[in-house]
Amino acid sequence: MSSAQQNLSSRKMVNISDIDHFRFTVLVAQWNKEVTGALEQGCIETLLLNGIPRESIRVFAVPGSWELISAARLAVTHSKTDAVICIGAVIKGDTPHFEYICQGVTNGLATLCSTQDIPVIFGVLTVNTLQQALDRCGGIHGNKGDEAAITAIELAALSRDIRSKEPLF
Ligand code: DLZ
Repeated sequence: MSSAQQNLSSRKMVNISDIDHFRFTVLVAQWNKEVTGALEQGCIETLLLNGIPRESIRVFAVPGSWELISAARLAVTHSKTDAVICIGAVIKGDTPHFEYICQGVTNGLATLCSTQDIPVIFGVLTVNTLQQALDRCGGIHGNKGDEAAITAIELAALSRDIRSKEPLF
């Protein structure tokens, strides 16, 4: 799982047909805004670079990563989005709060993934230090926002392709 040797945003382009038909919802936690703002920027730039029209990208701010769960649920339930991209940064502090938030957000978003038909992308950094976060939002390890955008496009296309094909058996 280590990203020590890996640039998280090495892939910025995908080759997918009718890509401009997709619509994306981007949810951005406001805690550690220096980090989440950079992740958001990388994510939006990568969506645009791949041909997603700006008007097909809706961005919503949520207070903290914890709120990504309810916001993502609202987005998959009440909108026509093709994928939801959740952006957050949880940085370890002096109390066990870090573990509870990480566990809650991970479990909450994983539950959505396994119970809803719309892909929910985990663009949440869970790191020990601010420097580790900075390294992953445009620093030496690239920008995980780019990676989240690419993953969202790929999952939206996968969902479209699976739904559009006649069952083989
Ligand atoms: C409370 C809290 C703490 C301590 N740390 C973070 C963090 O590192 N990253 C983050 O996104 N949010 C943090 N929060 C806020 C919670 O996610 C949530 O917004 C509050 O507990 C209110 O529900």
